Amino acid sequence: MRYSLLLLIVGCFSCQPKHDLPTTINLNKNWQFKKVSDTVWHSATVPGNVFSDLLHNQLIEDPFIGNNEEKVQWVSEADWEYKTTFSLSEDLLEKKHFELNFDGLDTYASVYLNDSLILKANNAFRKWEVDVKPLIKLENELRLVFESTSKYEAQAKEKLSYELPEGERVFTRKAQFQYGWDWGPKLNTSGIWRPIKLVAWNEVYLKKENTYVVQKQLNDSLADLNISLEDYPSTEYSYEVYVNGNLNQSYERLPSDMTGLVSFQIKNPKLWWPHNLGEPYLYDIKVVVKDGRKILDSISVKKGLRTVELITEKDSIGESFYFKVNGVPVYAKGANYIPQHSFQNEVKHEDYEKLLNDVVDANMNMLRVWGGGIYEDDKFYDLCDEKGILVWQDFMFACAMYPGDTEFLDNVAKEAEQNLKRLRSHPSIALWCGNNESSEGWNRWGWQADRNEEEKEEIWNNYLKVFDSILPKTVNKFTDTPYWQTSPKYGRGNPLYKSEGDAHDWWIWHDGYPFEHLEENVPRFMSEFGFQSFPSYEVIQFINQKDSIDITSEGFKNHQKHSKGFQIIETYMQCDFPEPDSAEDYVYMSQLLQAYGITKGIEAQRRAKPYTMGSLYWQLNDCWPAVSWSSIDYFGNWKALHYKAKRSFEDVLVSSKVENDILKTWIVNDKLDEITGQLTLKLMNFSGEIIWSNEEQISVEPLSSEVKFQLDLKKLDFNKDETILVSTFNDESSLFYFVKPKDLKLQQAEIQQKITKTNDGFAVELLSSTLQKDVFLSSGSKGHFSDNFFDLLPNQIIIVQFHTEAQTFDDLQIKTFNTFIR
Ligand code: BMA
Repeated sequence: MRYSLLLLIVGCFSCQPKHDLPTTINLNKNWQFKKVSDTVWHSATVPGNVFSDLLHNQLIEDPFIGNNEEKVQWVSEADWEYKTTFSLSEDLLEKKHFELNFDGLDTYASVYLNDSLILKANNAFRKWEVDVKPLIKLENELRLVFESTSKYEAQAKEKLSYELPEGERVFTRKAQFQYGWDWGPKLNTSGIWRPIKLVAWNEVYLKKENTYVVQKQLNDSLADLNISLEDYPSTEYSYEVYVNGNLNQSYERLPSDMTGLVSFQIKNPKLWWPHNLGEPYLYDIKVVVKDGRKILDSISVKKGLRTVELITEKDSIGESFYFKVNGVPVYAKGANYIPQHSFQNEVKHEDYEKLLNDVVDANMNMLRVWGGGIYEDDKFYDLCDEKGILVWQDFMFACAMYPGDTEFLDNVAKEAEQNLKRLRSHPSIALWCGNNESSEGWNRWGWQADRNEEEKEEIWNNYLKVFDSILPKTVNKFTDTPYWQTSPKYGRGNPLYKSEGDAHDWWIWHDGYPFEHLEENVPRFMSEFGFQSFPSYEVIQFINQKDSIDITSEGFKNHQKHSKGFQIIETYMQCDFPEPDSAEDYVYMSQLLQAYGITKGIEAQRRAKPYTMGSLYWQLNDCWPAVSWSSIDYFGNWKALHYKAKRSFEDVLVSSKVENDILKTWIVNDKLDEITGQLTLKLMNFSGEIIWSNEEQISVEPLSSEVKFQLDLKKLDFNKDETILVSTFNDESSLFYFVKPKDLKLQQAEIQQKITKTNDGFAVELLSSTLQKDVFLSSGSKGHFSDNFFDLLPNQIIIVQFHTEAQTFDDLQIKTFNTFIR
């Protein structure tokens, strides 16, 4: 009797399920699409967009080739329909809750489940969650109709008695660059651009964005933390917290004063640092919700423990602008990031990985995610967290004034809340910034002309509602990250440009000022300055679909989106560089020109530390094959700028400049430690003879920039156009020229080369009897040179690695700037 009772008890216990977890089904299969007015359906990819689908079905030509962009404009004017079917099991249907999650719909979409309208979406930056329990069945059909944005934009425009700068795009909450930009095509997409999921659960479903690790206190000995579980303020369940896989804390029931908050601590915490200052350490934190022994749900988050502050304090010059991470002032080095493709679905995990590795390789520690693109995919921020790259995150508003009606404002408020909640756990995010250049545009680009006072007041008040009220309040409510209203704080021309806030220097390029202007006009934080160049031969060949390098075809010209772009490059080239004859050489020279100007700026801004505390150039990457400001082209090839920026962004930089015949050499130290060592300076002619040299033992303070050597050049007799300064401090060395590139009297000599096979490509050994400037290696095989566009000192061997999958390498091309000196 007793025995059978025991069996009964054991039997009951084991038949009780151990968990009751939510089930998630990705609805990424069986999709079809068609133009609403057509009858034939074609296969579609989800997530995706209509251009990609048309292209994959060979219904349009590739818009990235030649002039095809023009031919596909009809696509954005049409309405498109997508549908799929999915079946569920009887068991699953028993679940208490069913929710359809749409992570991103682009943009005006009507969504039908089993022919019932369940959603009307109007913001590509929002996600949508719909309770579908009443409609869900064993066999289901999901159908979405996307209407062209122009219809909605025309309606919104009708309601206003004035025009808002700049264009119809301001009425639609989607990536603004898709309406055409000065580096990007007009390809206004539509479709399901982020995943759709069906989630079914009974009791608990933990959403990532609602599971937030709050840092109550952080010091060397203790991290006092709360996990805020916004979905489940209930005290009914028990909770367990695991840190790096080890149980850290458990609660049978949450105490009543901890409703929705699970508190835990980490002793002697490891902090998260930008990669150049320490390890970007991430904790793996997991929370498990249970009912008795039954697991209801669990969720893991990566958490980097760090503090971040934006320091804007009045000082003797004006107002500072810099970031402190874990209490340490960080000099920000990096670039502005734009979407990697006009069609977001084409950006793969490997693309993020590669580009962000290129960022770290170039010694950058910050990217600015620019406001005319997208709030990036989670992958982007995950990788920035892992790699220790700080992110300046704009809200997605750029170069325009936006409407202020209640519907628009509500839409923006929800967009902000959702994106802040999605992204707030990322330690890499150091700043949320309201917009790109909207305030500058309003104040300095003539947008106020021909408007009456009332109109101006209304437009500006609407600006303030979004950027001075909704966005900062939402940032403060949901995150511990600083907010900045607009980038730049003041436009150029405003006397405060140099003394307060961040700045965009478009005197260079847009206003045609010489590059030297950058050296005299360092602001507190340079958040944009840039110059265009031509992309790699590979990109040009792709645009023209031919092997020869043609930069005059109509198709190619369509890939220069700045109306005066070619002319500006030409004018600057004439000023500093010799002008080459062939198209190939012109491409090379344009890249040298860009690198020359931008690194001049970077070094001036770094020398000016701590007055200046950031240098972000415009722009890192491209969204299509183009002539643009990027340092990495559409196919991922590094332009001269990326190689040279890498040198100018070294943590320890030796940088020289001549001021009134005095040669000054600075050491910039971005490291947390003092450095001592030998500073060696040599004046060398192009054959390698030393004209003068000096050696000194010096020490350099942490986080500093200081002139460590000065020399009155009047006291030395040498030809400036035939001499180079070689400066070396410990492992760091730099070369300095006394005249413009075009005035150098470089000599002609052969470059000897030796190529040997390595594990992942080839090693190229180079040697020359004279100084060879800007040596450029290229090959028809896909690959990456570990260094390029470098100067080869006379009689010194350089070994460059060519990383490639190619098994043979017999087409090495070498260009050197020397051959352009006539
Ligand atoms: C900056 C950016 C972009 C633009 C770039 C080059 O101001 O914010 O709007 O593409 O200049 O003109």
